[in-house]
Amino acid sequence: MADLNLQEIHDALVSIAHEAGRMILSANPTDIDQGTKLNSVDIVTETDKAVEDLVSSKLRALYPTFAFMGEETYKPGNKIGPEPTFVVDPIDGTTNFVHGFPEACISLGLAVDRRPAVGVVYNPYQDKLYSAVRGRGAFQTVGQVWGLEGGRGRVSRLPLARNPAPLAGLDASLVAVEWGSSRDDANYELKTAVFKRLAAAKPQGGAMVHSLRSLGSAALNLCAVAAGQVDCYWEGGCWVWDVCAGWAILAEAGGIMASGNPGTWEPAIDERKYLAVRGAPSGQKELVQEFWGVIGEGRMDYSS
Ligand code: LIP
Repeated sequence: MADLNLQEIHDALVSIAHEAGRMILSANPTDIDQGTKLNSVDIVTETDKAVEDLVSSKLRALYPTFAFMGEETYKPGNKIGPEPTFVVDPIDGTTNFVHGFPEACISLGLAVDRRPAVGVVYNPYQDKLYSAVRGRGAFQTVGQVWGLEGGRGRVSRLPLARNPAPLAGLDASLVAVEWGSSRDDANYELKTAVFKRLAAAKPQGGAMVHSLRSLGSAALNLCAVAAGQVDCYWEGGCWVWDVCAGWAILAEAGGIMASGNPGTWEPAIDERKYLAVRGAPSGQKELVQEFWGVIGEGRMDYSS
């Protein structure tokens, strides 16, 4: 990795993200050629495919020796290796995109040695870019394409709070979760039972979190945790392209990523079960332990 210019790669990804953002905005959400993969809520559109084509052709021209893994061209069995690999979700939050709900993004990551090294997540509806290079901090840039601040955009370091508060447990936390696209299996039963336990009052055996949120995009959930706007995010079933870029941003903002199943503090990049916790002067590991306690004996399984 020593000879990789991660900052230059980051800059190229930002410029591609802006171009992809223009494509996403120019697609008419009411006129989207919509198909499904797994079932009626696992949606893919022609725009997802067109954006991935654009991104992969640009990246292959710039970095022909790097590997590429994208949501729309993934084939079952494809594995991410140690070599530098671009990990791309052309539209994360496709359901939001087809409904015109303005929480969708392009998620562009670079993994090296199967660890996130660069992350660029861009929501074109809000002209909001989250980005990070390993070892150089994480940033939010608002309004660069719209021309704010002399064309540079309003840049803020992440987390947004200068002095993030300590984490004080689940009953003081805003928690992001996602429903996922499988709605008929043991994973769904476990997730919904955990949602209920997270929300329930203490006398009912619950954790009584402040509330639950679902942005509908793993990348944007991770960026909200990185920004410190959400305290933690739990999901099972999402894929490496949903998390690689957001994870790079989370880590540079002082957040941690544990497994979504109890017991593993350092999940694999493609483990598909994650628990992200925001940066804080104390309480990160305690929050993970408390969350794992709410999960109890159940385990999510995405091996098949
Ligand atoms: C989505 C994720 C979301 C998850 C959905 C889906 P897509 O990605 O970001 O968190 O719950 O099942 O995987 O399909 O919009 O790229």
